[in-house]
Amino acid sequence: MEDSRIALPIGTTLDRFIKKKQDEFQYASGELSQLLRDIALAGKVVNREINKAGLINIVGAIGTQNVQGEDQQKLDVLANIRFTRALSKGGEACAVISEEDDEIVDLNNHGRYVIAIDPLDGSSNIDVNVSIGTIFSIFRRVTPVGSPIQEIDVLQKGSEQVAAGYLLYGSSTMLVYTTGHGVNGFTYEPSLGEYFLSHPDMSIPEDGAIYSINEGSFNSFAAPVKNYVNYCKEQKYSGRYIGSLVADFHRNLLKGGIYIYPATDKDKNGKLRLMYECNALAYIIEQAGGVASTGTERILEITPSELHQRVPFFVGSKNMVEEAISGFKK
Ligand code: P6P
Repeated sequence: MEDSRIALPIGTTLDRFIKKKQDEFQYASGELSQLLRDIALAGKVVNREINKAGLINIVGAIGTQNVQGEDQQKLDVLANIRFTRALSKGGEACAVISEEDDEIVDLNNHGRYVIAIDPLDGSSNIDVNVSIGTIFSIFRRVTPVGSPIQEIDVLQKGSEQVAAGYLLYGSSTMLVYTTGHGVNGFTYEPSLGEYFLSHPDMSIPEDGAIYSINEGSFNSFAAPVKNYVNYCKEQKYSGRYIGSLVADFHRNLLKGGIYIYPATDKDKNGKLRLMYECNALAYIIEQAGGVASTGTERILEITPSELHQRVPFFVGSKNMVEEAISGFKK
């Protein structure tokens, strides 16, 4: 009888998990394996660069701004290069849209998939050693393979995603993704260079007692948002706002809670981007039993009008989001 105290089971690696679940991916599982492998590999490289950030001169702004007018941090640009290069080498992606690129990045007309990505969300937190993340959506192109990429390949509704996920570079680095059959989380073991299944079948509690919103903008919130924030205080919920979407989202997914980035005086349509932030997290949260809305519309039903479109974002526990957006329906 093997002594399990000596030979602990190694656990399920990401690759083995994808192969085990291959019948759940509507297209050839090899294509999904390659895409997730490309993203996971780039995540390992970015993770290493983030962990060294304080030691080598890659921290801080580089003096340029992205299409959002936000100062680009050195690691933003590095992460964008890493993910775009990994996806290009993998051969499955025909195009990438990224927070860091003004236009669609054509990779390979023979690729079948379009990737929408925020390579390093929350990057302003890099300098202060707060958790940051990568968010990605995977769509199947709609135009014939081999033909030039068109905007209709990219501006697809969130409900058309074939997979979505995020990497969280925190106290440990995790990859969390869905292909429409539930949500699974993998923790990266740097000494082995592998991601191991650590959070199978993730689901968000229907209720929670955590609310994440930047209350500094309270005076510019619409009345329903103000009313909900006051409701959270009356319920004695905990305010938890890291200023890093992926970190707040992940904690709320595990414990129950709501994250809100509403319209404000400064950001009339909210700050977060539909294509490479909200869509992916909306797909994940619905697969985990939660809700994602603009306040008046299901996120996954929005037909995008432009690459870097912003939308108000209410995401998290079903009963909390429904309570928060109920004020918009009256
Ligand atoms: P504010 C980071 O820039 C980000 O996109 C999210 O990660 C985060 O939740 C939000 O913006 C923070 O924005 O306006 O509250 O500082």
